[in-house]
Amino acid sequence: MRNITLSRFLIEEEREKQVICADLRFLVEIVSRACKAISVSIGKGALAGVLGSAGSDNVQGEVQKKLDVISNDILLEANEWGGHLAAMASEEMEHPHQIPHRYPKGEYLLLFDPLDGSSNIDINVSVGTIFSVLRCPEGVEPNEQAFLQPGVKQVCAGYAVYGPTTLLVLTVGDGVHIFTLDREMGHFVLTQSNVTIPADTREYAINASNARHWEPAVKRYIDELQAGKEGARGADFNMRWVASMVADVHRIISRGGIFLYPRDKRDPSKPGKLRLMYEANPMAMLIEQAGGMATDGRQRILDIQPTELHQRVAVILGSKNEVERVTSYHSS
Ligand code: AHM
Ligand code: MG
Repeated sequence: MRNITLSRFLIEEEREKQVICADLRFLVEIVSRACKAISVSIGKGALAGVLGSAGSDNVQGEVQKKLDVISNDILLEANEWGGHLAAMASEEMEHPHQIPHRYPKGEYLLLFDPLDGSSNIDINVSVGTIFSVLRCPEGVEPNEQAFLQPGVKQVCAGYAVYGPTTLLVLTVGDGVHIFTLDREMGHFVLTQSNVTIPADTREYAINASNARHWEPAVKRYIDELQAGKEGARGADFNMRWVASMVADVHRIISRGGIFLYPRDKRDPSKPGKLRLMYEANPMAMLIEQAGGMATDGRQRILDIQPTELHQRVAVILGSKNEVERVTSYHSS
């Protein structure tokens, strides 16, 4: 592959393909710069004193890690001054973050989970940043209401995964492209273009410790997979669960698979664990752009009309034929 940096890729998407405008190009550049800074902090770990709890809870009542707070601050600061955003929303903040008056405002809304995979932060396992970009409706104040748009309205989505290498996986609605951080040069380089997910897979990801709480459709589906060659599917399936959505989704983007964080019966007010606006929607856009499928068991994730910024949703995504099958079990 030619040595195409993220900057060059974005310029070509703008100039030759005209799929993005200058403001969106700038936005992606800024987010990618923030991801580099987060990657540096994570890379220093204990040497920089960034591991451990921050001693606070976020809006969802979850304990914040120091790196959750650091990553959130990095993203906010990087994106405030450029004039490309109307407002931002984050897993770590109850309400949207407004652009300070001293800076110009732009037309985009940026949503993010600054550091996904909380339980893996302190144990040197891959974590990541997930982001989603929407347009602020014209003439509308960028308050919480402005963010409540279904995932089909996303103009861009992506994630960075901080693993053995730092990757940026991106879509602007023109396929899925993977960039690898060249740490010496300090920039992202295109290493895989137009990624596609195979429609069939023999690999699944689910937190099986929740099995007793699952709905019958998911229980039936997983039972069939676990029955292997001798069961209804007539084939053996393998299981992987990193417990960082970015890492589990990245495996699926790389070689196929199905990921489930289904609705369970514990708390009817929480349909699933993952958040719609800054976890499920951007991942669903990427998965669909790569030829996969994403549903909540009942409907396409990207069609869900959100009612709350931090709303939770069941997530089933990945290789098309498997997602279709388990989704059909929900209606039968
Ligand atoms: P977080 O945003 O607080 O990190 O929670 C989301 C994470 C996902 O990355 C992952 O898929 C899931 O929670 C793991 O959940 P569990 O600990 O139940 O296995
Ligand atoms: Mg998360």
